[in-house]
Amino acid sequence: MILRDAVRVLIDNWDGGHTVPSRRLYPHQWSWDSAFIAIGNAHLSPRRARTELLSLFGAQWSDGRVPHIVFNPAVPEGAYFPGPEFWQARSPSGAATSGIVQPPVHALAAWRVHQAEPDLAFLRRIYPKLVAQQEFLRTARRSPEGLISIVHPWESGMDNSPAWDRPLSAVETDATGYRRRDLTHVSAEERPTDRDYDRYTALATAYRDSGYREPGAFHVEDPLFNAAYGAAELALADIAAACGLDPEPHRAEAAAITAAMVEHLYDDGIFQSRDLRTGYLIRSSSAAGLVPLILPGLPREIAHALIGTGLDHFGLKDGVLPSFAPTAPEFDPVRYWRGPSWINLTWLVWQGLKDRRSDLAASLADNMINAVVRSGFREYFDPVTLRGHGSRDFSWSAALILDVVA
Ligand code: 9YW
Repeated sequence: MILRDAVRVLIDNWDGGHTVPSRRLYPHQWSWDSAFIAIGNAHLSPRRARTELLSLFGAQWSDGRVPHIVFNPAVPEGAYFPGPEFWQARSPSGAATSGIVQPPVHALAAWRVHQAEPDLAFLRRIYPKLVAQQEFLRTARRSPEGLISIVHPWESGMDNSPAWDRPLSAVETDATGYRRRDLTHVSAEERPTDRDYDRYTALATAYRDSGYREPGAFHVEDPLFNAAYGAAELALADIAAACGLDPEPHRAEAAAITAAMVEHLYDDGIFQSRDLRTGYLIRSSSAAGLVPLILPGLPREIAHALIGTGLDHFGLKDGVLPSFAPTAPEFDPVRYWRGPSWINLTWLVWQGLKDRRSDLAASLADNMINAVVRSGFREYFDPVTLRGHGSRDFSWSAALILDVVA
């Protein structure tokens, strides 16, 4: 029954060359959504999964960046804010895009799609694009400590995480006359505040006005983003080997980023973000800090400590992973990335537990399934009641459940 519904969501949200995250709330193509969707579609239609990834990389910029949104010209202007008229950016292929990026989970997705249905022609076509995506991050976003930075909360994928409250408080705004469209579809208490949006808009405007080059008032190293970058190098090693190329440079890069994360972002049982404006860690209870479990090269005692934190503060054994620890004062069970459980975040930690604690991985899998049986393929869930929130028929919730039950 849930499988049939998951397939229906993915079919209904397919737009010919890509899948929209949600018909009404997010009517264009989103970068990391497409990667998660491809992981699910690998079980349903590997051909569609390949098309999904190739269409996204069709809008890659010449500097290698993969924009976080590729706009569909057929969608009426004003259906989503901020739209193409705000970003004013085009890829060499002519697609209207945003100019920021999202966590690079795409190499992992490409490798999963190949594993589901081996296709060397696809791998050879996408490999140089995936390498260029990483190369952009190394060139434009690498700090002297060897970590990759993000310049906007939207780049973290976890827009209003309490981890961003402090760095965002330094952002000056001049609340200009924009109109939010998200509140037409989802109630205000489940979304970021207007104050957050003023800051998101100000940051994106400044980055745009620098030609999408200069980090502005928000400049941080995020553990989820860096873990995704490291996992991408490991997937690229597998892809390179399958293509008859040398995997070693990718393995070395994965080892280097893992070591840099351990040295600079790990603190007392969890990985934290670091604010490059101050040089200090931003101590918070964001579940992003558990995602480095996806790196197999993580020292055993650190993995062990992360699992301990997951059990003590995130209820790892009893439910779906909350995006922010319920034991922390900022926790809010319904407001977007400030507490609700998301299937993609839970899926990432599930990946990281499979080979370390199969018992905990199995209970996370059961609980992801319980959440969608109880509430459908919602965008996020109250981690305690499993009540659904945000948009309905959300693509990555459906796609990743297909992967969990496969
Ligand atoms: C927005 C599409 C995107 C996700 C992000 C999520 C949200 C867009 O939706 O951002 O308008 O708030 O935070 O991770 O890719 O699903």
